[in-house]
Amino acid sequence: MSISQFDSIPNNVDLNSDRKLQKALLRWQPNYLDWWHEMGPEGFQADNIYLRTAISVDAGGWAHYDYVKMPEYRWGIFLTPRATEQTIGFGDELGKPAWNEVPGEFRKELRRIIVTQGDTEPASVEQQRLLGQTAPSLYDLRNLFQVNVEEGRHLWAMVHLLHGYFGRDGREEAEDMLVRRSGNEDSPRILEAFNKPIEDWLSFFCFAMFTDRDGKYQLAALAESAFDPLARATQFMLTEEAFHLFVGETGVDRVVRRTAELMMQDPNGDVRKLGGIPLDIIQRYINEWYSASLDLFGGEDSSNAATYFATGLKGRYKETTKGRYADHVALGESYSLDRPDDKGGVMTEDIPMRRAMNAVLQDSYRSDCERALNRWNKSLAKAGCPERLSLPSPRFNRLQGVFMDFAALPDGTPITREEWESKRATFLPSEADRDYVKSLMTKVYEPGKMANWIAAPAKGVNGRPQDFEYVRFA
Ligand code: BYC
Ligand code: FE
Ligand code: FE
Repeated sequence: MSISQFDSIPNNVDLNSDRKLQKALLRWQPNYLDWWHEMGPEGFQADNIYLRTAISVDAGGWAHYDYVKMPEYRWGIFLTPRATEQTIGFGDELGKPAWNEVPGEFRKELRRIIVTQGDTEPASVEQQRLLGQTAPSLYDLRNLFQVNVEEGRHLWAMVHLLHGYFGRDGREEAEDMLVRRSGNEDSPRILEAFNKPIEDWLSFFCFAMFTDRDGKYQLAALAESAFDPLARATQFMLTEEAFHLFVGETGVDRVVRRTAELMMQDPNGDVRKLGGIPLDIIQRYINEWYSASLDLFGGEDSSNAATYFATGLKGRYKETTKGRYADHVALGESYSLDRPDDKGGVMTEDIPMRRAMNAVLQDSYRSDCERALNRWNKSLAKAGCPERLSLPSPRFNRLQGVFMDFAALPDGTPITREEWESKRATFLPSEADRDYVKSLMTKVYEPGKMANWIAAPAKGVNGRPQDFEYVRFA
């Protein structure tokens, strides 16, 4: 790759004049492309997709839409610009200048955060690689690929930080990002939810709704970081993330609307006969992906979280937004945390606020999810359907945190493990549920047409009509 080829990497990090960074990226890029060909969307690599590419950091004109073959996508590197020198917004170093280099004493922690963040991005592409073959419409097919190429760019964003600020061990970590594989027994992705298979589109929409939304909250917490390059990189990632969340939230909503419509059509409300996804299956998918996504916040009572906050590595959601938090030091405050008691029940305990930072972030996330649930329930009401969907309790089905291995119903009521296991199929997807959902997944590639189990979107992409040819097959 010559320097002029670096011009094909849109960036605002002055790539053209940074020889060392060029060299590191030059060695990494072919491996990235090998990974993309092996683990990116299967099939479709030669097709022309109507995609958005980030080409600048202007709030108004950062994105460019055109047909592009995915392997030729211009994965760029962008940091949100700063108008003034940044100061640290929270923790023990509050008010001091933000760092433009990695402080030696926090190097290990910072690298770990960046690696954990970076690892999720290619993981999600791997999880979704077969979905194109069963897309319910060209519109959805294009949206899937949009999400996939942008997750690829998010990996680039983290690899840029590793190459640019961490030297040799950073380069090694960047290589390892392309070695781990979602679901692989010997070298899995780092966080659990990124090793779960996503084999149908209801799972995909739930993942984009709940798991990408964890991404939003983690990125927002990192956008407060005292390490300014990380703060600026994650801030820019959030602009793309908004679309992923849109795909998830409206995707589930379209399934719910179609289900409600079919329920009203059949005198017994039996949507299976009409080829729809029953509401109780949708509820079980919500239960599964919401609980798996809560695990991504880490423990609610966490010394890691306290350290990250104290040292300025990771803040709260909108930490520096005026009026949201009275105190950015968070010493001497406490948080009332629900946790299991020793008799199989639940008690409340006050813990130091800094130890509760993962719980605080989880709370912000939960209210955002509640808002989306309300929206889906409005769709049900509007269709005349009396049933409602709900968000399970944070005590339900947890593999991380204080309720790890605790047995509770989706409403939070503690039960015995035996009872939980015997009722499992009523609150989590069974094999039969998955098989039924999969049986509905057949590709619909005719412009403007939708699979029977999902409603059409409200509008097309970037002002294009619904029946636009979002994918041109080679
Ligand atoms: N799975 O103190 P604890 C996204 C480990 S998604 C496995 O409770 P901490 C995206 C933990 O490492 C956003 N292990 O938690 C979405 C620790 O290990 P050690 C991704 C876990 O450290 C869709 C121990 O348990 N970004 O962008 O405060 C598509 C105790 O940890 C898990 C980030 O996660 C788990 N779920 O918080 C594409 C941000 N949870 O120290 C992309 C960066 C905990 O005992 N990561 N452990 O060996 C972090 O800030 C933190 O690592 C976590 C964990 C929030 C994940
Ligand atoms: Fe991402
Ligand atoms: Fe995302």
